[in-house]
Amino acid sequence: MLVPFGMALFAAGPAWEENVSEPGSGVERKGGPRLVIIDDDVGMLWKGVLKDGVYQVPWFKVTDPDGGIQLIYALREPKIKVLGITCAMGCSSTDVCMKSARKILELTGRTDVPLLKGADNPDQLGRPTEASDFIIKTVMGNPGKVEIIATAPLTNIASAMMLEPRLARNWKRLHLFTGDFIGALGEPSDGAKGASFGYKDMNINVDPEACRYVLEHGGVFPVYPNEIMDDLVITRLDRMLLKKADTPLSRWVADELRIMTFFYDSSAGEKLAEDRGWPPHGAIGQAVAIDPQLAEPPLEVRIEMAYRDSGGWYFMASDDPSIPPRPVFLKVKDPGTIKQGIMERCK
Ligand SMILES: [Ca+2]
Repeated sequence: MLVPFGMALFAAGPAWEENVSEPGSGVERKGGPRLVIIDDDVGMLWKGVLKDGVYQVPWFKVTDPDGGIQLIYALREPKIKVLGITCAMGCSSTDVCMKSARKILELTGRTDVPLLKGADNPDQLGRPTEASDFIIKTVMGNPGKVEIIATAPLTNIASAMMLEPRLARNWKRLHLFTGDFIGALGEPSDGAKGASFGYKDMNINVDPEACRYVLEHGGVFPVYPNEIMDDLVITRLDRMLLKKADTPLSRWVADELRIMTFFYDSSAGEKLAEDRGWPPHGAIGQAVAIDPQLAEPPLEVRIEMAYRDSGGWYFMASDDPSIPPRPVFLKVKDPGTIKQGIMERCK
């Protein structure tokens, strides 16, 4: 059932926020950096994606490099320690996502970070993989300490939860990056306004069963829907600045982003190129997960997967009291700081 704007929404309380770092805190904070696992579908490597395409739409040979920018940001962020990267299919096949992630670990000099292969397809939901084993071992070995940044279709996370039912009680926090809301937040999100190449939000719709499982069994965790992940763009000018910085990483990133800045430039009407570009979705949400003060305070929403059309599922707000209210971040307060952080880390 649709809940009118405002009814299911109220400012988030402090409970979930405890231990979230303050601005200016970081490695010097008591207890050191936050411990993080990143589960992502890193479709950044153009040469690899050319082979396999987007997982749901194999003929669509376009990279979705936001996961790559997100990884670079995380690997160079002193407030967090990346314990491992687990890969799933989504922006491309799992193998291509592994190759993209490996390339990024090499270029950032971080081949010390474990990289684990997860599910190849949603049929593997509930079955062990290197990724689900790593998630279980790392979380259960450090109870109450590990955060999971879930920016891919949720097969790996849901499988780990099914194989170890105590997992959600032992992670410190899950950060869920997915969803287009419809009818709950005043207006439909961009993704809800039209199908894009035959698929909607990948992180729900590649494996809806996994997403539903995480919502039903994951407890209270913050959610970063597509609403917040479009709040700043990388432009053609930014890409030129990266090229000019002339490091092996910045040259590679500039090269990999060419297709996205071109694509968005060409599809955005007659505005100047400097004003438009490509939103690095996962990197935006992740910056907020690391530092929530970069966003407007979250609203609390009881999230339900209760509506779908031909393109896929949407999130809706529910008034069902059995669903826990979760903080949902909807708007970036400080896009300039996030963009500066992205640009600095890509050099
Ligand atoms: Ca992703």
